[in-house]
Amino acid sequence: MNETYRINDIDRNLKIARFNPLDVLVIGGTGAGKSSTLNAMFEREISKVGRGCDPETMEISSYKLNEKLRFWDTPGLGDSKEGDRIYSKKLIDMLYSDYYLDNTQYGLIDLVLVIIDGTGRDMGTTYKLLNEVIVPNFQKDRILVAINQADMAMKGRHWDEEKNRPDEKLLSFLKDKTESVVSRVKEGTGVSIKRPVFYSAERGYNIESLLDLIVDNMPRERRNLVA
Ligand SMILES: Nc1nc2c(ncn2[C@@H]2O[C@H](COP(=O)(O)OP(=O)(O)OP(=O)(O)O)[C@@H](O)[C@H]2O)c(=O)[nH]1
Ligand SMILES: [Mg+2]
Repeated sequence: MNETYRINDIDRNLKIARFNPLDVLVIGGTGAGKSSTLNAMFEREISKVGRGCDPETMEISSYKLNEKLRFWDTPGLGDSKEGDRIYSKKLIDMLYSDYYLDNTQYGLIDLVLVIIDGTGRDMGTTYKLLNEVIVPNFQKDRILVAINQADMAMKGRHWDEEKNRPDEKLLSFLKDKTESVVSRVKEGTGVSIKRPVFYSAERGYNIESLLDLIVDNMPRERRNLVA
């Protein structure tokens, strides 16, 4: 059950900063699988997944996995210039959402989770999101990256259907990919990220690693709004 997964660890980490809950903004290109990722984590359909050609998620919506973790699903960039402009603004507004505690102002979003579509090599939309939306408006050390669609990373080859996991060839490809993403994000944006995890939202593969990434990298302090 993902709802209770490592709940004691989460609780311990949360107590340090008294988050209630920890707010994670999930971003990425359109079709990367942000909504699918939330459905996989929640183990039920909470957010509509795109089935056609058009981008699916239009608004930012929040979903609580439990009392400790809240995820914000967002529209993806990369569909149209006009869409990118509108959605970038919505995301930036979200990064400046605030609340007050003991007369101190804090940012609502504690962590940004960037979902990368693992089926291709194109990092353009990810760079754009980081360079134009996130980095100028959010603390760099609160950015996590995860690679989705691990099942399709080699165009569907080397996925072991029976065991529902990558075979050795795909596994080593995915491991290389995590390293390549680290260095490419560094080159393209200047941000040093933690080593990403890979998973498949559609197949329910490695979802726990994705949760581990979040739990192991939870910020220990509330977030000050950057000026
Ligand atoms: N094979 C495979 N397909 C996936 C995976 N994750 C998502 N998809 C498919 O990718 C498409 C887009 O998924 P969504 O979850 O709607 O993507 P999104 O990032 O929320 O897209 P927008 O809301 O348009 O920004 C759907 O057809 C999903 O079924 C995955 O892990 N493997
Ligand atoms: Mg979506």
